[in-house]
Amino acid sequence: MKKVAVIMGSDSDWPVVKGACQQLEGFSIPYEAHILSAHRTPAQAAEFAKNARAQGFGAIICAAGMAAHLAGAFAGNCTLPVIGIPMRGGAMDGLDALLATVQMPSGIPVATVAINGAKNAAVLAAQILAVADEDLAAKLDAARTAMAAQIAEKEKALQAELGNI
Ligand code: RP5
Repeated sequence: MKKVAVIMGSDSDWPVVKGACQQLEGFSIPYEAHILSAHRTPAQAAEFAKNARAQGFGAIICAAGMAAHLAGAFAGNCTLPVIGIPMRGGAMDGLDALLATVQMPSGIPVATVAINGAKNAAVLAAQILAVADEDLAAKLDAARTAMAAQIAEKEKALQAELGNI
């Protein structure tokens, strides 16, 4: 199976980014997590992106806050799908990172999830890999079924509390 690269601009991102890794583990998807910065380690970040496909990665998740160029820098240096997680923080509490991540120039896309949306980044990476992986697709289907069952239970509990059942 292809691996997922989980890249964060700083160790301060890790408490949130860990959620993406946990979700990947939940689907038994192999991954690597690294701290690489578009600004502090630009050469190493570019090197990683350029070699990522040859290293067996199938998707890249990039988490960064403030002037969040990390996902864009990765997208500019490889043709693997790149998923950006804008990180909460800074003067605008993540809105700046959201805009920096999502507003890519034509031809170099970054699939951007919500501010701090680590879990969705991992689910989207899984969906990308599942295009060519039936076992993983079945796990995604099972997760959706389990999610629906949880909602049904919560609906039942709500109706019970309201005295309707
Ligand atoms: C970004 O700046 C990082 O991704 C992080 O979200 C933010 C703050 O980094 P630190 O100053 O905490 O290292 O590059």
